[in-house]
Amino acid sequence: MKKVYTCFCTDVIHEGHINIITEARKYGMVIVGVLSDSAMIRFNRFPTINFDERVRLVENIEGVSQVIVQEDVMYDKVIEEIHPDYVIHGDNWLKGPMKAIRDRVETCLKEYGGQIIDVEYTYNESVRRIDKRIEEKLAMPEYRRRRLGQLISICPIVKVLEVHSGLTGLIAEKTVVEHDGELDQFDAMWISSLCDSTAKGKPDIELVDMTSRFRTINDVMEVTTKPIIFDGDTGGRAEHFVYTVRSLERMGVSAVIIEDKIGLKKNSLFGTDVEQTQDTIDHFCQKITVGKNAQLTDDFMIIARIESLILEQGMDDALNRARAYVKAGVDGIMIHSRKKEPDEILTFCDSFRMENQTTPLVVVPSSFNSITESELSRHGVNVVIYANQLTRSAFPAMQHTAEDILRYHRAKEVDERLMPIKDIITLIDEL
Ligand code: SPV
Ligand code: MG
Repeated sequence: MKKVYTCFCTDVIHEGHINIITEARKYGMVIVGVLSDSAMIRFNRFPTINFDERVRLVENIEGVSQVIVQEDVMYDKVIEEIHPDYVIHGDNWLKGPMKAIRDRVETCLKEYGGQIIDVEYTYNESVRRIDKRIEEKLAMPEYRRRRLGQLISICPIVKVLEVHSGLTGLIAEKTVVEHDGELDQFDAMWISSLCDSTAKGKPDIELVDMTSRFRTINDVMEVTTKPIIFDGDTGGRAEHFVYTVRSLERMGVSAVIIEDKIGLKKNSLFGTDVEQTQDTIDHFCQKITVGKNAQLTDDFMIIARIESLILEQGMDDALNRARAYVKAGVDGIMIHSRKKEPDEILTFCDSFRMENQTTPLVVVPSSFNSITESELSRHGVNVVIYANQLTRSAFPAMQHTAEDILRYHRAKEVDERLMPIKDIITLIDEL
């Protein structure tokens, strides 16, 4: 009997999947691969049920002869192992980033005469509603909040993009890219104090108050499902920080990062060019402790950001502080640097990892931007934050447009580099 293979990366079986199985059965025995969690988050969205439950869902479909695990987005390994005569899939993989998967399957099957069967993709009102429900579940505070911790345990490195509005949130949520035969997307979002302030035309000195910053979070949350890390600046007074923790936790934010500075905070990328004061270890540890005592769930994370390298206090000071903050109960350490080269960051990470293998490490490679995610991961980094790149790309583009309209006394000259009107009015899906 011929073998027909299909791969499911779904939390719910709907008529589209049943249609694929029905078609597949016409060609032979049906083997279904269930995509692993780590592959699913690169390709699709975070699963709302665990892997074993997903396997059980598929096992219960009539007509499925065998269920196997598919570890990677690409089918290469599975095809090599089971040599299916056919691979069947919805025809939605004929375009967009998924086409890379189809192309690769075609190449693998060609080697021994296997064939692809494209069946018409089912996307009707009932499937759309099911899809929407899963999305809404992922956006609920209790699901979203714990997802950062889950991602840290699944991914070699969690990739976080700065967002400061609903629109930038949508970019972080929806951008999927195929490169070198791999699909990739961001895992989480960073609400940067620098970019949140800049979007409001204000300096990054803790001037934008928490109410306003929470509104930014809400704008982002309304249109996204991915987890959020909030830049909490210094955390302010301990008496205020407890309220911040409670509010963030209630909203479904996964983590707050607070930096060990005190007094008037300036952006770290100024370094020692401006006056900035580092907090004492004891005082900052007290803030961590009151924050940890204030939270009500186990999921919420308070991450301590060490400014010793920024303020040129040396590696020993940075490592001492890391030890103390971990002892005070933080859930992660962020180490920052404004050096062009990543050397001091890597020295810190290596030394920290020699004595601590479990506390998550976070870095923000704005200055030392030549380092790749896999290099950071090899040095024990768990989370990489691209902290300001969306803002920095949008600003010059908008300024250039404004200047050219003034220059030419009309908008014709700028039009070619703009998004077509038809695209902007259909950019946002209606409910
Ligand atoms: C931010 O994005 O606001 C940060 C990171 O705090 S940095 O600007 O590099 O200090
Ligand atoms: Mg900041």
